[in-house]
Amino acid sequence: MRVFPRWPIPILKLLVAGWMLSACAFAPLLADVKVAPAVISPNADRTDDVTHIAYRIGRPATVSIYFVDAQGQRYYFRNAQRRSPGRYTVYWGGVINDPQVRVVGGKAMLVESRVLPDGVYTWTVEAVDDSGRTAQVSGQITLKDADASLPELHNFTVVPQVFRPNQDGLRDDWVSIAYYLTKKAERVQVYLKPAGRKPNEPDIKYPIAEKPYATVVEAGAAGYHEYRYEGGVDQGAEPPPDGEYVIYGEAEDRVGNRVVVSSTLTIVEGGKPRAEVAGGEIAWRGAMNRELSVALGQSFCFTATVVNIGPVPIRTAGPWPGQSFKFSENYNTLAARGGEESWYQQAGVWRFGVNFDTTGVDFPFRWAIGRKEDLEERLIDGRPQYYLLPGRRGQVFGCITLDQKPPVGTTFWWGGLIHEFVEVANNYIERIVVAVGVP
Ligand SMILES: [Ca+2]
Ligand SMILES: [Ca+2]
Repeated sequence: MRVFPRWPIPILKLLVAGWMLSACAFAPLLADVKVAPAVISPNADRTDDVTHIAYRIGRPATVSIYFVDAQGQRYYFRNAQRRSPGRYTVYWGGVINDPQVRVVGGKAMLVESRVLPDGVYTWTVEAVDDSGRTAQVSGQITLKDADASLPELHNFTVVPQVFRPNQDGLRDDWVSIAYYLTKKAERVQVYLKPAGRKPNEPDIKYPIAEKPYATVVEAGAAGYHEYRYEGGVDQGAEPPPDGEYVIYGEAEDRVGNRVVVSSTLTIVEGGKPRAEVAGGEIAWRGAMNRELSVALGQSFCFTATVVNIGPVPIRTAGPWPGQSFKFSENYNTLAARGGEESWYQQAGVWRFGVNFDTTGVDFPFRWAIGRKEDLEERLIDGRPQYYLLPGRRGQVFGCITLDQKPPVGTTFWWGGLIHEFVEVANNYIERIVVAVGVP
C-alpha cells in the first residue's frame, strides 16, 4: 500500500493551482501532434486498421479532429469537444460520427457513423482556447481497402402497430418485427423508447431480446430476420406502460459502420390478466359438509362469482351461465351440437370450469366468466368478443345432469379458472364429494 504525505487540503489545492498556472503559462495551446501510420486499411483484418492520433493541450480548449477529402468535404471525428490541459491519444479507424439521414426503399435510415471511402484525406487537429485563439496542425492520411459498406436494415416492419399485450389470444397479443440485414453485423439491437420524451424525463429503453422464431439465419447474419415480441407478458412480466413508443433497430458492423431505423408502436390495454373466484367459494346447491347426494338422472348446480383482479380486460366466451351439461357432454360436443363456434377452446379465453377426478377431457364443463350483462361486448375483426373489465365481477351458474353413472373411482369434483392454452389460473377450488345414488 502506498502512503501519501498527509498535507492539509488547502495547501494541496494551492500546490496544484500553482502547478497548473505554471504549466499554462509555458505550454503552447496545441503541441506534439502525431498521426501514424499515414496509410490505413480500415477493414477489420487486423492489419493497419487504425491510425494513432496523439496531441497535447496546454490550456483549457475545445478540440476538433476532422478530415477533408479531395472534393473539399469536411468530416468530423471530434467536433468542438471540451478538453482540459494534458496529453491525449486516440485511435482512428476511418470512422466518422456525422449522422446523416438516407432514404432507402422509401424509408428513412439514420447513418450514425460510417467508415470513409478509399482516398487521400487531409487531417486536422484544431484547438480553440477560451479567448478564441486557435491552433491547428494538419497532415495527410490515405485510406485503402476501407470497408465502407453499411449494415443496412431494409424493410424494417412492425406489425401490428397498435399492440394490446394482454394475452387475450387475439392477433394483437404480439408484434412481429422484421428486417432484411444487408451485411453481417457485429451487433443488432431492437428496442422501444417512449415517444415524445421531454428533456427532464429519464431515457428509458426497453430492449427486445433477440428471439427469432421464423428466422433461418443466425443473429447478426446477413438476411431476413423476424422476431416476436409479446411485451414480456409471456414471461409473466408487465409490459411497458400504455402509450406511444418508437421502436428502433440498430446495426453495427466490426469496422464501426452503424445505422438506425425506426417505426412506431402504440401500446393499449397492456398487462398480465388475472382473475379469481371471489372468496375461493363455489356454492354447490344442496351440499352438506362438502358432500352432495345426487340420484342418477338428476342434476346438481352451482353458483360462483369471478372477479377481474388484474389491470386489463379479460376475454371470455360461452357457453353462457345457466347452461346445463349432461355428464356425457362437454363444451366441445355442445359446440358441435348447435352451439357457437366460440365454445370450442380458444387461445387466450378465460372460462370457469368444473372438473372431476376421472375426467377424460380436462374441465369438460365450462362457462363464460360472467353473464352477458356483466361483460363488455366489443366487435373485433367483425366478431363480437366479450370482456370482463378490470375490477368487475361476473356471475357464473350452471348445472350438470348425471345422465349416466360417472366412472368407478369418481369421488371429487371441483371448480377452476382456465386461461385457455395458457394455464389453469386457479385449480381445485371448493372440492366436494358427489355421491351418486340410484333412484
Ligand atoms: Ca486492414
Ligand atoms: Ca391482445
